[in-house]
Amino acid sequence: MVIRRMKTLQQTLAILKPDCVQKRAVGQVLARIEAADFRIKALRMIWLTRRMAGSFYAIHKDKPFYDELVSFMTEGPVVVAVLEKEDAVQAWRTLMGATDPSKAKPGTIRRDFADSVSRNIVHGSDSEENARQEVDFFFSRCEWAAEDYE
Ligand code: DAT
Ligand code: MG
Repeated sequence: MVIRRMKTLQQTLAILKPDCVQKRAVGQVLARIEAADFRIKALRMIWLTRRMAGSFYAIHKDKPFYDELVSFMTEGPVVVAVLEKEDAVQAWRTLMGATDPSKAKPGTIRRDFADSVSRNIVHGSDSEENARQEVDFFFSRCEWAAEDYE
């Protein structure tokens, strides 16, 4: 008897950061996301306030780079998206590449588009629990595309 493991769909939050919008790379990054078989469940452009960016990155508030991070994330609009796929949290982090683009693998989004660790083009949730919280930070579930759209 063949036992098939049930694979469950997972969601994660992506942010295309201000440098991505400034470089006019939004289309190219979204194309890579779709080419990697993610379904885009929700998508919006938004210019974060310092309060929003500070709250989103509250976990880093004691880090030396926190002020720089908040300033960067508010210097222009970002694109926020809910991505869905099997094992989406890990799959999106793999596609993004390492936080420091100079250490990211060839073919990853950060390696190909980012200038530095502090201006690294994209954000991705780092765990299923954080993904749930980050998705809820930006989107109401009622905004999501219907389950059955193709
Ligand atoms: P990631 O975005 O890969 O999850 P992180 O959660 O450790 O990385 O840090 C959040 C963001 O903070 C990161 O995308 C860019 C910025 N950052 C991290 N480390 C930094 C550093 N050493 N210098 C400047 N900015 C940094
Ligand atoms: Mg992180």
